[in-house]
Amino acid sequence: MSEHFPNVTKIAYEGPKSRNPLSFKHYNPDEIVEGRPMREHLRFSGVYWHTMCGQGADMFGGPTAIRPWDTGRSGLDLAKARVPVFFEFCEKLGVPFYAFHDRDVAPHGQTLRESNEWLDTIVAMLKAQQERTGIKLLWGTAQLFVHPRYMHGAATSPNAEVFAFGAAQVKKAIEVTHELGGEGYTFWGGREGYSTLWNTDMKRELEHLARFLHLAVDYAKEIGFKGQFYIEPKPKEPTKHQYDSDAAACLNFLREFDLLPHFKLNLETNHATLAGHSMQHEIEVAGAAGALGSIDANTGDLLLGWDTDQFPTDIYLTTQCMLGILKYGGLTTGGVNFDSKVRRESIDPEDLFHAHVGGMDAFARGLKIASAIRADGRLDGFVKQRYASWESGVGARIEAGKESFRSLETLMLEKGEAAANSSGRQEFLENLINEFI
Ligand code: XUL
Ligand code: CO
Repeated sequence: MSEHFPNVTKIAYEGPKSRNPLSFKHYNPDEIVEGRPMREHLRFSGVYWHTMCGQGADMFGGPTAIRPWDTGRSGLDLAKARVPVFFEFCEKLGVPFYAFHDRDVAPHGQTLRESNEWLDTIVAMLKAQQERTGIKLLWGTAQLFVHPRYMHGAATSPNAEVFAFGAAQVKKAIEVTHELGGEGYTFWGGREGYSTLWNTDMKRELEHLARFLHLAVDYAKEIGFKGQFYIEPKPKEPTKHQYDSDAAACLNFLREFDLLPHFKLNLETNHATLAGHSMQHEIEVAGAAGALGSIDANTGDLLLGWDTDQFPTDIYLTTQCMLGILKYGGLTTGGVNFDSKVRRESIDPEDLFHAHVGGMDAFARGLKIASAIRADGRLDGFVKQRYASWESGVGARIEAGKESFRSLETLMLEKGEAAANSSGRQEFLENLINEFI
Protein backbone atom coordinates (compact mmCIF):
# COMPACT_ATOMS: atom_id res chain seq x y z
CA MET A 1 0.00 0.00 0.00
CA SER A 2 1.42 3.36 -0.97
CA GLU A 3 1.57 5.71 1.98
CA HIS A 4 0.08 9.16 1.75
CA PHE A 5 1.20 10.20 5.22
CA PRO A 6 4.74 8.76 5.17
CA ASN A 7 5.85 10.79 8.18
CA VAL A 8 3.09 9.55 10.43
CA THR A 9 2.97 6.11 12.00
CA LYS A 10 0.02 4.70 13.89
CA ILE A 11 -0.77 7.10 16.73
CA ALA A 12 -0.16 5.36 20.04
CA TYR A 13 -1.04 6.10 23.64
CA GLU A 14 2.15 7.30 25.33
CA GLY A 15 0.67 8.87 28.47
CA PRO A 16 0.64 12.43 29.83
CA LYS A 17 4.43 12.70 30.16
CA SER A 18 5.10 12.11 26.47
CA ARG A 19 6.37 15.07 24.45
CA ASN A 20 5.62 13.41 21.14
CA PRO A 21 2.97 15.64 19.55
CA LEU A 22 1.63 12.75 17.50
CA SER A 23 0.82 10.53 20.44
CA PHE A 24 -2.15 10.30 22.74
CA LYS A 25 -1.54 11.66 26.21
CA HIS A 26 -4.98 10.69 27.49
CA TYR A 27 -6.86 8.61 24.92
CA ASN A 28 -5.99 5.06 25.81
CA PRO A 29 -8.56 3.01 23.89
CA ASP A 30 -8.36 -0.04 26.17
CA GLU A 31 -8.42 1.82 29.48
CA ILE A 32 -11.53 0.98 31.45
CA VAL A 33 -13.69 3.86 32.62
CA GLU A 34 -16.93 3.09 34.44
CA GLY A 35 -16.69 -0.52 33.38
CA ARG A 36 -16.17 0.05 29.65
CA PRO A 37 -13.11 0.71 27.50
CA MET A 38 -12.61 4.31 26.42
CA ARG A 39 -13.01 3.36 22.78
CA GLU A 40 -16.57 2.21 23.48
CA HIS A 41 -17.47 5.32 25.44
CA LEU A 42 -16.13 7.69 22.84
CA ARG A 43 -16.80 5.92 19.54
CA PHE A 44 -14.64 8.43 17.64
CA SER A 45 -15.48 9.12 14.05
CA GLY A 46 -13.71 11.04 11.26
CA VAL A 47 -15.68 12.96 8.64
CA TYR A 48 -15.05 12.67 4.95
CA TRP A 49 -16.22 16.15 4.01
CA HIS A 50 -13.79 18.31 5.99
CA THR A 51 -10.94 15.81 6.07
CA MET A 52 -10.87 14.90 2.39
CA CYS A 53 -12.76 17.70 0.64
CA GLY A 54 -11.80 20.71 2.71
CA GLN A 55 -9.08 22.67 0.94
CA GLY A 56 -9.15 25.83 3.01
CA ALA A 57 -11.38 27.95 0.77
CA ASP A 58 -13.54 30.55 2.48
CA MET A 59 -15.88 33.26 1.21
CA PHE A 60 -12.95 35.63 0.76
CA GLY A 61 -10.47 33.35 -0.92
CA GLY A 62 -9.79 30.11 -2.73
CA PRO A 63 -8.15 26.91 -1.56
CA THR A 64 -4.88 27.08 0.34
CA ALA A 65 -4.33 23.35 0.87
CA ILE A 66 -4.46 21.33 -2.34
CA ARG A 67 -3.38 17.92 -1.07
CA PRO A 68 -0.72 15.96 -2.97
CA TRP A 69 -3.29 13.26 -3.83
CA ASP A 70 -5.69 15.92 -5.17
CA THR A 71 -3.18 17.56 -7.50
CA GLY A 72 -4.09 17.25 -11.18
CA ARG A 73 -7.21 15.20 -10.52
CA SER A 74 -10.88 16.01 -10.82
CA GLY A 75 -14.28 14.36 -10.94
CA LEU A 76 -14.55 10.64 -10.41
CA ASP A 77 -10.79 10.24 -10.75
CA LEU A 78 -10.26 12.55 -7.76
CA ALA A 79 -13.02 10.81 -5.81
CA LYS A 80 -11.34 7.44 -6.35
CA ALA A 81 -7.94 8.76 -5.30
CA ARG A 82 -9.27 10.06 -1.99
CA VAL A 83 -10.75 6.79 -0.70
CA PRO A 84 -7.53 4.95 0.25
CA VAL A 85 -6.05 8.17 1.64
CA PHE A 86 -9.00 8.63 3.97
CA PHE A 87 -8.78 5.08 5.27
CA GLU A 88 -5.02 5.32 5.75
CA PHE A 89 -5.71 8.47 7.78
CA CYS A 90 -8.44 6.85 9.91
CA GLU A 91 -6.36 3.74 10.46
CA LYS A 92 -3.28 5.65 11.60
CA LEU A 93 -5.42 7.79 13.86
CA GLY A 94 -7.26 4.82 15.28
CA VAL A 95 -10.82 6.09 14.84
CA PRO A 96 -13.24 3.17 14.66
CA PHE A 97 -15.90 5.07 12.65
CA TYR A 98 -16.41 7.56 9.84
CA ALA A 99 -19.24 9.59 8.32
CA PHE A 100 -19.90 10.97 4.84
CA HIS A 101 -22.33 12.78 2.55
CA ASP A 102 -23.11 11.10 -0.77
CA ARG A 103 -21.64 14.01 -2.73
CA ASP A 104 -18.42 14.28 -0.77
CA VAL A 105 -17.38 10.77 -1.60
CA ALA A 106 -18.56 10.93 -5.24
CA PRO A 107 -19.17 13.95 -7.50
CA HIS A 108 -22.47 15.29 -8.85
CA GLY A 109 -23.18 13.75 -12.26
CA GLN A 110 -25.05 15.40 -15.13
CA THR A 111 -28.14 13.36 -14.23
CA LEU A 112 -29.39 11.54 -11.16
CA ARG A 113 -28.61 8.25 -12.88
CA GLU A 114 -25.01 9.25 -13.49
CA SER A 115 -24.62 10.50 -9.90
CA ASN A 116 -25.97 7.17 -8.64
CA GLU A 117 -23.55 5.20 -10.83
CA TRP A 118 -20.58 7.21 -9.62
CA LEU A 119 -21.71 6.79 -6.04
CA ASP A 120 -21.96 3.01 -6.53
CA THR A 121 -18.40 2.96 -7.86
CA ILE A 122 -17.09 4.73 -4.79
CA VAL A 123 -19.28 2.79 -2.36
CA ALA A 124 -17.70 -0.43 -3.61
CA MET A 125 -14.29 1.06 -2.78
CA LEU A 126 -15.48 2.24 0.65
CA LYS A 127 -16.82 -1.23 1.36
CA ALA A 128 -13.52 -2.87 0.45
CA GLN A 129 -11.65 -0.41 2.69
CA GLN A 130 -14.09 -1.02 5.57
CA GLU A 131 -13.48 -4.74 5.21
CA ARG A 132 -9.70 -4.29 5.06
CA THR A 133 -9.50 -2.00 8.10
CA GLY A 134 -12.52 -2.89 10.24
CA ILE A 135 -13.50 0.79 10.32
CA LYS A 136 -17.28 1.18 10.37
CA LEU A 137 -19.73 3.72 9.07
CA LEU A 138 -21.21 5.77 11.93
CA TRP A 139 -23.73 7.46 9.66
CA GLY A 140 -24.36 8.43 6.11
CA THR A 141 -26.20 11.48 4.83
CA ALA A 142 -27.21 13.17 1.61
CA GLN A 143 -25.83 16.52 0.61
CA LEU A 144 -28.94 18.53 -0.24
CA PHE A 145 -27.46 22.01 -0.16
CA VAL A 146 -24.53 22.55 -2.57
CA HIS A 147 -26.25 22.02 -5.92
CA PRO A 148 -28.13 25.11 -7.26
CA ARG A 149 -31.33 23.04 -7.56
CA TYR A 150 -31.53 23.18 -3.76
CA MET A 151 -31.31 26.98 -3.61
CA HIS A 152 -34.75 27.16 -1.93
CA GLY A 153 -34.27 24.00 0.12
CA ALA A 154 -34.96 20.35 -0.69
CA ALA A 155 -37.84 18.95 1.38
CA THR A 156 -39.05 22.52 1.96
CA SER A 157 -38.59 23.78 -1.58
CA PRO A 158 -41.58 25.53 -3.16
CA ASN A 159 -40.70 23.48 -6.27
CA ALA A 160 -42.32 20.02 -5.91
CA GLU A 161 -39.88 18.43 -8.34
CA VAL A 162 -36.97 19.54 -6.19
CA PHE A 163 -38.66 17.73 -3.28
CA ALA A 164 -38.90 14.68 -5.56
CA PHE A 165 -35.24 14.93 -6.56
CA GLY A 166 -34.22 15.27 -2.92
CA ALA A 167 -36.31 12.23 -2.06
CA ALA A 168 -34.64 10.22 -4.81
CA GLN A 169 -31.23 11.30 -3.57
CA VAL A 170 -32.01 10.39 0.05
CA LYS A 171 -33.46 7.04 -1.05
CA LYS A 172 -30.13 6.23 -2.67
CA ALA A 173 -28.14 7.59 0.29
CA ILE A 174 -30.08 5.36 2.70
CA GLU A 175 -29.49 2.39 0.39
CA VAL A 176 -25.73 2.90 0.32
CA THR A 177 -25.64 3.55 4.07
CA HIS A 178 -27.44 0.24 4.50
CA GLU A 179 -25.09 -1.49 2.06
CA LEU A 180 -22.13 -0.25 4.12
CA GLY A 181 -23.65 -1.40 7.41
CA GLY A 182 -24.09 2.18 8.64
CA GLU A 183 -25.18 2.48 12.27
CA GLY A 184 -27.18 5.60 11.56
CA TYR A 185 -28.42 8.11 9.02
CA THR A 186 -28.40 11.88 9.60
CA PHE A 187 -30.61 14.66 8.36
CA TRP A 188 -29.04 18.05 8.75
CA GLY A 189 -31.31 20.85 7.54
CA GLY A 190 -29.06 22.13 4.73
CA ARG A 191 -31.19 24.88 3.22
CA GLU A 192 -34.43 23.83 4.93
CA GLY A 193 -35.37 27.25 6.26
CA TYR A 194 -35.97 30.69 4.81
CA SER A 195 -34.27 33.91 3.81
CA THR A 196 -37.44 36.00 4.06
CA LEU A 197 -40.93 35.28 5.33
CA TRP A 198 -42.34 37.53 2.58
CA ASN A 199 -42.02 34.65 0.13
CA THR A 200 -42.48 31.70 2.51
CA ASP A 201 -45.44 29.53 3.48
CA MET A 202 -43.87 28.23 6.66
CA LYS A 203 -46.71 25.93 7.68
CA ARG A 204 -46.68 24.21 4.31
CA GLU A 205 -42.89 23.88 4.28
CA LEU A 206 -42.89 22.26 7.73
CA GLU A 207 -45.57 19.81 6.65
CA HIS A 208 -43.48 18.94 3.60
CA LEU A 209 -40.43 18.39 5.75
CA ALA A 210 -42.41 16.02 7.97
CA ARG A 211 -43.74 14.19 4.91
CA PHE A 212 -40.19 13.82 3.60
CA LEU A 213 -38.98 12.32 6.89
CA HIS A 214 -41.95 9.93 7.05
CA LEU A 215 -41.11 8.76 3.52
CA ALA A 216 -37.55 8.09 4.69
CA VAL A 217 -38.78 6.13 7.72
CA ASP A 218 -41.11 4.08 5.48
CA TYR A 219 -38.37 3.35 2.97
CA ALA A 220 -35.89 2.31 5.67
CA LYS A 221 -38.48 -0.15 6.95
CA GLU A 222 -39.08 -1.43 3.42
CA ILE A 223 -35.42 -2.24 2.78
CA GLY A 224 -34.68 -3.43 6.32
CA PHE A 225 -32.36 -0.59 7.29
CA LYS A 226 -32.37 -0.60 11.09
CA GLY A 227 -29.85 2.18 11.70
CA GLN A 228 -30.78 5.11 13.91
CA PHE A 229 -32.16 8.23 12.19
CA TYR A 230 -30.85 11.54 13.51
CA ILE A 231 -31.76 15.18 13.06
CA GLU A 232 -28.93 17.63 13.53
CA PRO A 233 -30.11 21.00 14.87
CA LYS A 234 -28.61 24.26 13.62
CA PRO A 235 -30.28 27.68 13.88
CA LYS A 236 -28.90 29.57 10.88
CA GLU A 237 -26.33 29.39 8.09
CA PRO A 238 -26.84 29.03 5.24
CA THR A 239 -30.40 30.30 5.72
CA LYS A 240 -31.38 33.10 8.08
CA HIS A 241 -33.61 30.69 9.96
CA GLN A 242 -33.22 26.93 9.76
CA TYR A 243 -36.33 24.99 10.76
CA ASP A 244 -34.30 22.49 12.83
CA SER A 245 -33.01 25.42 14.84
CA ASP A 246 -32.12 23.82 18.17
CA ALA A 247 -32.77 20.65 20.17
CA ALA A 248 -36.05 21.92 21.63
CA ALA A 249 -37.39 23.04 18.23
CA CYS A 250 -36.45 19.67 16.70
CA LEU A 251 -38.14 17.74 19.50
CA ASN A 252 -41.28 19.84 19.16
CA PHE A 253 -41.34 19.26 15.39
CA LEU A 254 -40.75 15.52 15.77
CA ARG A 255 -43.55 15.24 18.35
CA GLU A 256 -46.00 17.32 16.33
CA PHE A 257 -45.56 15.07 13.31
CA ASP A 258 -45.35 11.69 15.09
CA LEU A 259 -41.70 11.25 14.20
CA LEU A 260 -40.17 11.12 17.67
CA PRO A 261 -40.16 7.31 17.89
CA HIS A 262 -37.97 7.18 14.78
CA PHE A 263 -35.45 9.93 15.45
CA LYS A 264 -32.80 11.00 17.90
CA LEU A 265 -30.69 14.13 17.80
CA ASN A 266 -27.16 14.58 16.56
CA LEU A 267 -25.93 17.62 18.48
CA GLU A 268 -23.09 19.83 17.34
CA THR A 269 -21.30 22.26 19.66
CA ASN A 270 -20.89 25.09 17.18
CA HIS A 271 -24.57 24.81 16.23
CA ALA A 272 -25.51 25.03 19.91
CA THR A 273 -23.55 28.24 20.37
CA LEU A 274 -24.99 29.73 17.15
CA ALA A 275 -28.41 29.05 18.71
CA GLY A 276 -27.39 31.01 21.81
CA HIS A 277 -27.08 27.84 23.88
CA SER A 278 -24.25 25.88 25.38
CA MET A 279 -23.60 22.31 24.24
CA GLN A 280 -24.33 21.32 27.85
CA HIS A 281 -27.81 22.79 27.45
CA GLU A 282 -28.48 21.00 24.16
CA ILE A 283 -27.32 17.66 25.59
CA GLU A 284 -29.57 18.16 28.60
CA VAL A 285 -32.60 19.00 26.44
CA ALA A 286 -32.08 15.96 24.21
CA GLY A 287 -31.16 13.63 27.06
CA ALA A 288 -34.20 14.55 29.13
CA ALA A 289 -36.40 13.64 26.15
CA GLY A 290 -34.63 10.30 25.65
CA ALA A 291 -33.38 11.57 22.29
CA LEU A 292 -29.64 12.03 22.79
CA GLY A 293 -28.21 10.13 19.85
CA SER A 294 -24.79 11.32 18.72
CA ILE A 295 -22.58 14.38 18.78
CA ASP A 296 -20.73 16.31 16.11
CA ALA A 297 -17.66 17.28 18.08
CA ASN A 298 -16.27 20.70 17.33
CA THR A 299 -16.29 24.19 18.74
CA GLY A 300 -16.94 27.69 17.48
CA ASP A 301 -15.02 30.85 18.11
CA LEU A 302 -17.28 32.92 20.31
CA LEU A 303 -15.79 36.11 18.86
CA LEU A 304 -16.91 35.08 15.37
CA GLY A 305 -20.58 34.75 14.53
CA TRP A 306 -20.43 31.77 12.22
CA ASP A 307 -19.93 28.04 12.06
CA THR A 308 -16.15 27.86 12.21
CA ASP A 309 -16.11 24.10 12.98
CA GLN A 310 -12.88 24.20 14.96
CA PHE A 311 -11.47 21.16 16.69
CA PRO A 312 -12.54 20.85 20.33
CA THR A 313 -9.66 21.53 22.72
CA ASP A 314 -11.47 23.03 25.71
CA ILE A 315 -11.43 20.54 28.58
CA TYR A 316 -14.29 22.36 30.31
CA LEU A 317 -16.44 21.79 27.21
CA THR A 318 -15.51 18.13 26.78
CA THR A 319 -16.11 17.52 30.50
CA GLN A 320 -19.61 18.97 30.16
CA CYS A 321 -20.26 16.84 27.06
CA MET A 322 -19.12 13.64 28.74
CA LEU A 323 -20.96 14.36 31.99
CA GLY A 324 -24.17 14.71 29.97
CA ILE A 325 -23.47 11.66 27.85
CA LEU A 326 -22.68 9.47 30.88
CA LYS A 327 -25.72 10.80 32.73
CA TYR A 328 -27.99 9.70 29.89
CA GLY A 329 -26.52 6.23 29.59
CA GLY A 330 -23.68 6.76 27.11
CA LEU A 331 -23.52 6.61 23.35
CA THR A 332 -25.10 3.52 21.82
CA THR A 333 -25.50 3.89 18.05
CA GLY A 334 -23.93 7.35 18.06
CA GLY A 335 -20.39 8.57 18.41
CA VAL A 336 -18.08 11.52 18.92
CA ASN A 337 -17.93 12.57 15.29
CA PHE A 338 -15.31 15.19 14.40
CA ASP A 339 -17.30 17.56 12.23
CA SER A 340 -14.31 19.85 12.49
CA LYS A 341 -11.88 21.35 10.03
CA VAL A 342 -8.33 22.58 10.25
CA ARG A 343 -7.82 26.31 9.84
CA ARG A 344 -7.22 27.78 6.41
CA GLU A 345 -3.63 28.49 7.42
CA SER A 346 -2.96 24.90 8.57
CA ILE A 347 -1.94 23.65 5.18
CA ASP A 348 0.04 20.45 5.79
CA PRO A 349 -1.55 17.00 5.69
CA GLU A 350 0.11 16.44 9.06
CA ASP A 351 -2.10 19.19 10.53
CA LEU A 352 -5.06 16.84 10.07
CA PHE A 353 -3.40 14.51 12.58
CA HIS A 354 -2.51 17.22 15.09
CA ALA A 355 -6.11 18.42 14.99
CA HIS A 356 -7.72 15.02 15.54
CA VAL A 357 -5.19 13.84 18.13
CA GLY A 358 -5.90 17.00 20.14
CA GLY A 359 -9.66 16.52 19.85
CA MET A 360 -9.47 12.88 20.88
CA ASP A 361 -7.27 13.66 23.85
CA ALA A 362 -9.55 16.53 24.89
CA PHE A 363 -12.53 14.14 24.87
CA ALA A 364 -10.60 11.41 26.68
CA ARG A 365 -9.76 13.91 29.42
CA GLY A 366 -13.37 15.04 29.48
CA LEU A 367 -14.44 11.43 29.93
CA LYS A 368 -11.98 10.76 32.76
CA ILE A 369 -12.86 14.02 34.53
CA ALA A 370 -16.60 13.43 34.15
CA SER A 371 -16.23 9.94 35.51
CA ALA A 372 -14.20 11.23 38.50
CA ILE A 373 -16.86 13.87 39.23
CA ARG A 374 -19.51 11.15 39.17
CA ALA A 375 -17.49 8.84 41.42
CA ASP A 376 -16.91 11.69 43.88
CA GLY A 377 -20.68 12.16 44.09
CA ARG A 378 -20.70 15.65 45.62
CA LEU A 379 -22.15 17.33 42.52
CA ASP A 380 -24.92 14.80 42.14
CA GLY A 381 -25.53 14.79 45.89
CA PHE A 382 -25.89 18.57 45.87
CA VAL A 383 -28.46 18.51 43.09
CA LYS A 384 -30.43 15.73 44.81
CA GLN A 385 -30.38 17.64 48.10
CA ARG A 386 -31.57 20.79 46.33
CA TYR A 387 -34.80 18.98 45.44
CA ALA A 388 -35.20 17.21 48.78
CA SER A 389 -38.50 18.99 49.47
CA TRP A 390 -40.03 16.91 46.68
CA GLU A 391 -39.17 13.60 48.32
CA SER A 392 -41.88 13.75 51.01
CA GLY A 393 -44.75 15.88 52.25
CA VAL A 394 -46.41 18.31 49.90
CA GLY A 395 -43.70 17.91 47.22
CA ALA A 396 -44.21 14.17 46.94
CA ARG A 397 -47.99 14.67 46.92
CA ILE A 398 -47.77 17.24 44.06
CA GLU A 399 -45.56 14.93 42.01
CA ALA A 400 -48.02 12.09 42.60
CA GLY A 401 -50.88 14.25 41.31
CA LYS A 402 -52.59 14.23 44.68
CA GLU A 403 -52.82 17.99 45.22
CA SER A 404 -54.95 20.71 43.62
CA PHE A 405 -54.90 24.51 43.57
CA ARG A 406 -57.55 24.40 46.34
CA SER A 407 -55.59 22.03 48.60
CA LEU A 408 -52.36 23.98 48.03
CA GLU A 409 -54.13 27.23 48.86
CA THR A 410 -55.46 25.69 52.07
CA LEU A 411 -51.96 24.57 53.03
CA MET A 412 -50.38 27.95 52.38
CA LEU A 413 -53.18 29.88 54.10
CA GLU A 414 -52.50 27.74 57.10
CA LYS A 415 -48.68 28.16 56.92
CA GLY A 416 -48.73 31.82 55.94
CA GLU A 417 -45.33 31.57 54.15
CA ALA A 418 -43.28 28.98 52.28
CA ALA A 419 -40.26 27.34 53.93
CA ALA A 420 -37.01 29.32 53.66
CA ASN A 421 -34.91 28.87 50.49
CA SER A 422 -31.38 27.57 50.58
CA SER A 423 -28.43 28.83 48.54
CA GLY A 424 -27.94 27.69 44.92
CA ARG A 425 -24.17 27.67 45.63
CA GLN A 426 -23.21 28.27 42.01
CA GLU A 427 -19.70 29.48 42.86
CA PHE A 428 -19.11 26.56 45.21
CA LEU A 429 -20.11 24.17 42.42
CA GLU A 430 -17.96 25.93 39.81
CA ASN A 431 -15.01 25.56 42.19
CA LEU A 432 -15.91 21.93 42.78
CA ILE A 433 -15.79 21.21 39.02
CA ASN A 434 -12.40 22.95 38.81
CA GLU A 435 -11.04 20.63 41.50
CA PHE A 436 -11.27 17.90 38.87
CA ILE A 437 -10.13 19.88 35.83
C1 XUL B 1 -23.28 21.64 8.70
C2 XUL B 1 -23.03 20.34 9.32
C3 XUL B 1 -23.10 19.19 8.41
C4 XUL B 1 -23.78 18.00 8.99
C5 XUL B 1 -24.00 16.89 8.00
O1 XUL B 1 -23.12 22.71 9.55
O2 XUL B 1 -22.74 20.24 10.50
O3 XUL B 1 -21.82 18.88 7.99
O4 XUL B 1 -23.06 17.47 10.06
O5 XUL B 1 -24.70 17.32 6.89
CO1 CO C 1 -22.43 18.55 11.70
